[in-house]
Amino acid sequence: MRIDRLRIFDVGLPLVHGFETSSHRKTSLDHLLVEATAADGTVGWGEVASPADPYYGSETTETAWTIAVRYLVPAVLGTEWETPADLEQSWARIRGHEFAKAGFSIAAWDLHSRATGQSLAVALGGTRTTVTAGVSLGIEPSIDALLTQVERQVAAGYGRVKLKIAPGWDAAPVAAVRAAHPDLDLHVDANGAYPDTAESLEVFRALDGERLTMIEQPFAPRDFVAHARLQAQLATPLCLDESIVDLADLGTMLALDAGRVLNIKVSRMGGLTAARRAHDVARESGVPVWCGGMHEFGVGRAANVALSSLPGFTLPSDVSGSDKYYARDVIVPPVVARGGRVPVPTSPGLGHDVDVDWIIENTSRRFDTAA
Ligand code: OSB
Ligand code: MG
Repeated sequence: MRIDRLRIFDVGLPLVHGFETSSHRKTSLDHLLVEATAADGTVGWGEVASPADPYYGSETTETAWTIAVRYLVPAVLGTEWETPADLEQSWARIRGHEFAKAGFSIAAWDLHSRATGQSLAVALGGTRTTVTAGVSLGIEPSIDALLTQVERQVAAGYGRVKLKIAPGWDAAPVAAVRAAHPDLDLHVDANGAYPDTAESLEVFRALDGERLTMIEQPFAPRDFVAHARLQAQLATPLCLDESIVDLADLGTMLALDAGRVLNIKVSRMGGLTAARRAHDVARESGVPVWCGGMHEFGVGRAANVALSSLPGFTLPSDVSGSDKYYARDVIVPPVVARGGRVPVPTSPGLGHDVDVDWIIENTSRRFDTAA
């Protein structure tokens, strides 16, 4: 296989409901969509789901654009490859920039699975025909507003809800949601917002009594030791997200018992090959995994659905239906969840058509090059 043409679209879409985390609030998203055309005319799509600002990780839409245009495109264009892992070798010497790499990795996997006539899920080794989806809810202006959001998603059929927490928005809203929904599969995500202090420990002890499935990323990404110390004092499993960028990080988490659940994000790990490897290692180690989201448009969302069909993804993934985020998605049909479950497509590649007209209509800048 050889990619002879690459187009990159910088696409902005408004969110149907604003989303606030411990670091900031957003009402629209700007992701890069990568279209890779092979020598035989087969087309694959990928998505760079980097946030616009460097608050989740160090990347931004702008850095991803620069790395894509200056380094990834020249590495990929005209290179001969058999498997996506081969192609990924062409950019292996670029350090970091996992979100940018992930967009090209997804496009390579889409191309590869289309060329072999397989669904992306089957090409990755997926075994499920449907995946369980959860929703992630941001920080709301009041506990009442949060309860309304939870109610809406439970009514839409979702059985797992994750709540964003931050210092000052933690034990009280979580207790209110738990009281209103005693049997809900509930978990919290701090996005690393807590300092490693006695005061924080009090908050986590309170949350430990709320029957949460997990507490996600309480401390700063690189502080494995703080996570290990906290895990030893809680019954609730800790889940690591931002901390785990490569397999060495996963090794550290396992060696220190710094977390007992893994959130695998395709973007954070630099693509589908790395995400699958993390799944394999976690599975061998008995660590349950789920697929985290970055509010992906349909291309990245479909890749997350395919990945979530692997056998180790035993917890609900952040693959809620497109309609939770976007009034009109960039794929047709959009990702649809019914009763909290999303069917895994069986047609080749990502299993959805890409709505190029809608992409172009929402594109602020574009890059186009041929070998
Ligand atoms: O930590 O999972 C996170 C969105 C932006 C940055 C970080 C996170 C999130 C989400 C998205 O929670 C959930 C989704 O895509 O459904
Ligand atoms: Mg998270």
